[in-house]
Amino acid sequence: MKRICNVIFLLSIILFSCNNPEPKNERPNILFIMSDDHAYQAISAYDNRLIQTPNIDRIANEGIIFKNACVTNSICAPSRAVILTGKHSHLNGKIDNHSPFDTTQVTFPQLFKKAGYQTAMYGKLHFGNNPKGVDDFLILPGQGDYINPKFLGKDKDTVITGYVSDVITDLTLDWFKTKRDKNKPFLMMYLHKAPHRAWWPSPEKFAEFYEKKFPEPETLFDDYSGRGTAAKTAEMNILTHMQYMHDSKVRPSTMEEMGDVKPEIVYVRGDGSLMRPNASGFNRPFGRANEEQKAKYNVTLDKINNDFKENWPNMNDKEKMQWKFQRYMQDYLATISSVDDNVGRVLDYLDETGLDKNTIVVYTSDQGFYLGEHGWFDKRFIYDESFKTPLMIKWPNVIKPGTTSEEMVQNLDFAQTFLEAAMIDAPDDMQGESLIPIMKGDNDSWTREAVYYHYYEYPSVHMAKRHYGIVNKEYKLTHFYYDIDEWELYDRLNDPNEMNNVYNDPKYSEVVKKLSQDLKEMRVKYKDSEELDQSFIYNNK
Ligand code: SGN
Ligand code: CA
Repeated sequence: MKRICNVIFLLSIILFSCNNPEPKNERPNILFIMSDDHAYQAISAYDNRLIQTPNIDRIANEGIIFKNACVTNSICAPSRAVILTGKHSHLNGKIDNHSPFDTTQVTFPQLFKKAGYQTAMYGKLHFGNNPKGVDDFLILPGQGDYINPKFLGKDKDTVITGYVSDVITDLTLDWFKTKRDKNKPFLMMYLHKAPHRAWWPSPEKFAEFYEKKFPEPETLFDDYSGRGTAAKTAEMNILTHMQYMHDSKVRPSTMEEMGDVKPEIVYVRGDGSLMRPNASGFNRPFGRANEEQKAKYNVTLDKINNDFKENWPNMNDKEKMQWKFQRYMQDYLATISSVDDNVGRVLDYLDETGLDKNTIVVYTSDQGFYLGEHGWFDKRFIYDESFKTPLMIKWPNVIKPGTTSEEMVQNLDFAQTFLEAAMIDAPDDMQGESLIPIMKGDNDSWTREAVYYHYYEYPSVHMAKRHYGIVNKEYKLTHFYYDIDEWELYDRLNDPNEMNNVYNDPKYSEVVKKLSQDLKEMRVKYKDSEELDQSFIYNNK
């Protein structure tokens, strides 16, 4: 009899849990997906010329896509610090990749944890080893590795065999399946390393994408004649600054095979020391592969090598640029294809478990990236491809599927948006604005017309000069400073490729006057100033 009772009891539990798979929770879950250096040009919901990303697109199709989303400072760790604190770089102190992050600051995950959310983080944070306010985490040290990556954990560090995007996703899914507390809403930060330089795809995607050819951007051969000194002196040109071994993955057995290849560029670090990239740039990621992985990679690496040996000596500069651009796109987009597959795995899990119904899903990147526009790779500048960042959000029954927004929104706004969604009070000193009115289609409540931008990491790798500026839907006004004093104005509607600086064009004198005044006021509003600019100059430290 006791046995029968037990069976009935067990059956009723199973039946009950089948009918009620999730306890009812008023507050939404948040799945924050961020990749590293993912250009909006490489997401088909924005632009389908380069790649199809059907899974990332699902978020836009089922929710909202922001076409004018941007960052406040287009570089990795500073962007992450802005996202966590809801404050501009000059106030949170993480002005560049080198400066320390003050971990005594309030970050939004701490507020979520305090308010009863279960919090977790998997993947690339970029700084620190113990993210505050996070119950469970495994994060990559610094930039992390693509192949068989090491992770820093709460209790112990661990090296996991596999390809980084797959591994981060496995960890995330494992958390959902084995660690999630069904009685609490969750905040999951699922943070991809890809598609960060030096763009090592999985061996399978490496082989697949090596066979593809990609359309060149209109401005691949920009000579910077319509622009200022900063664009002319930056070291991010694909022909001149991309490295044969490290980036294009050419692996000559002797230096003679390199023919007329110029010695690789020398970089100046923030502290003034020199960095000379060489063959170790290639060996560092590849050296982590085991014999089985190496054998798979070698099939494609040999094809690249043979092609280089055979064709490079006969190419002119234009053809060399085109060759390097194709190599770049093949690897960059191959890494994105893995991110997209993996985002699909996580979205499928949410759908299958019914968790999707009360989960806000966000897809973004820490900033945009140049995919050959202006002849460039990398980011840093206020020019559109790196100033803007992908942003799409779905929230069933709140955001109407297929919504598009052109509003000027920023990564600065994320913390306050998530806090409002979770019904948690945001600290008064956060500087963003909740995006929830726009997400709900209440555009009249959104009054911001322009955003503020400030980039500091100079002198440093890629040599993009220090600058700050103001951007609205029509214009972009920027001041480049430190070792120059130059202003640039771009007419965003009439010159979307930003080829002509019209700052000194009399036709625009009224625009310059008005925007200069707006910029001044904006610096005051956000508590930025000349004094602060000076205090962040390395030599003065
Ligand atoms: C590395 C890259 C740079 C990149 C910075 C910052 N060089 O130094 O190209 O701009 O990271 O990137 S590499 O030789 O290591 O590939 S960030 O995303 O972390 O800001
Ligand atoms: Ca980045």
